[in-house]
Amino acid sequence: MAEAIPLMYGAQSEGRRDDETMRRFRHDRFGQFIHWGLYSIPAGSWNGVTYDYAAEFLPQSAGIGPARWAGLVDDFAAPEFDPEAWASLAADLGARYVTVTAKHHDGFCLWPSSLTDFTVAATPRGRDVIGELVHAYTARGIAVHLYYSVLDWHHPDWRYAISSSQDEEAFDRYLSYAGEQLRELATRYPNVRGFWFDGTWDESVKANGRWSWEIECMLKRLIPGAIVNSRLRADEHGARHRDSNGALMGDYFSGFERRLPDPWDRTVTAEDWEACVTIPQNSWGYHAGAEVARTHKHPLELLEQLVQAVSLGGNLLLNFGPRGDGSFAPFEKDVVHTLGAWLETNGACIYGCGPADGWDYPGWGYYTADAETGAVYAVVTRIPVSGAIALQLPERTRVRNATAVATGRPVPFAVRDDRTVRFEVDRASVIPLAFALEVEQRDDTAEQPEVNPDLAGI
Ligand code: EAT
Repeated sequence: MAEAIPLMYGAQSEGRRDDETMRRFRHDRFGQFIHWGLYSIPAGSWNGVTYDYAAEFLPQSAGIGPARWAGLVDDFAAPEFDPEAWASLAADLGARYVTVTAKHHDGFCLWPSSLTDFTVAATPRGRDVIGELVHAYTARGIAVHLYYSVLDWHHPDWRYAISSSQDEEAFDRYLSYAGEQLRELATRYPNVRGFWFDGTWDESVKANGRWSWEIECMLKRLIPGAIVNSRLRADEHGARHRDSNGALMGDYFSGFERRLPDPWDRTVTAEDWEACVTIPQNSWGYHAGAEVARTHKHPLELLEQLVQAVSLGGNLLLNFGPRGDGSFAPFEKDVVHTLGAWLETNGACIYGCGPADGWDYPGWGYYTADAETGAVYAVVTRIPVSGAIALQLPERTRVRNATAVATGRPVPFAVRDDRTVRFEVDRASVIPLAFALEVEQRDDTAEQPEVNPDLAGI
């Protein structure tokens, strides 16, 4: 093995965190992402032209300068904004935590920051949106994480790269500004559970690994147990997410954006991770355009992504983009109802669950397992036309009993051979079917089946 490189600003701890806050985050498995800001008002269109790209990127797509963009503060009245209604929507969805954009790339702050005028305080809405949301979610037992973009299109001292001493001075001022804003957030909202950093990929930020290290320290000093995503971090050599020795920085890997690891990729189970996904193909802020609406995923596709994430030991952060007026669009309410109803009866195979050791990816769906109870769950998301599914058991394992998670009723299965049991599933079902398997170890030494190298990934 290669010698470890001595690092001052690499990973702050070794291996997984195992304190109460982190265990809770891992147990939660399902979070709601909220992107809400000035971009929610034009919702992808400007001067009668619709840009079929991410709504939060409209300033770039439509070439709108920061001063004109800032004019939107006058339109941020949000008459429908109701923090309690947002919190009850998150609860109905079955989300156990919510990550809210405190400041996105456009630099607009949803809390009344004392460090800039470009905040909700300057809008007709006036009140502290972040404060109201933290209060409402927390009251419902939903943990809050705050999203903070380091990239800032509004602040005059932001730089993409440092090519002169003036740039360096400006960017140092910018990093102090961002640091003071983060201190302000952690001080104003001490009961948030974590911070979700974004906009950290530019050369200027990568050249300031020490700053990211200090921010992680400061947040954890102000809020003991605070959870920070890996995207905040760079080391002194500019390595991101993982330091120059390959150790994860921050508390969980947050590099899966609009994508999930492959369902058979067990390597990802070595770390805690969270994937964030959108309902449209590519918009985080609310986009009102018809072409973007055509790309919306079906609620069942999103449900499958949740099951896939849990089967690989990860969390899913599913994004919602409330409209500029503070209301949620009907397609998002559909997602809430479908996922919420399924989780209400099938949540046992999601919350507190992770990968099922030894149970290989079966193609028709996913296996999850509850390490505490020992239960293994088979979740069928692609019901075969035949209605027959085969479960390939790990070595020396026997299925004692199988029940439908939603009803608790026993489900018959046929033992085919040493390593295979077969289920008949309801072909008419449109929702994923979850089965709880009670398994036990066999101590007999059955003959090993022949290994097909194509299946074993050799
Ligand atoms: O706007 C998105 C959203 O907040 C997501 C979690 N990250 C932001 C983002 N910024 C990008 C810049 C370039 C390419 C992809 C990006 N995604």
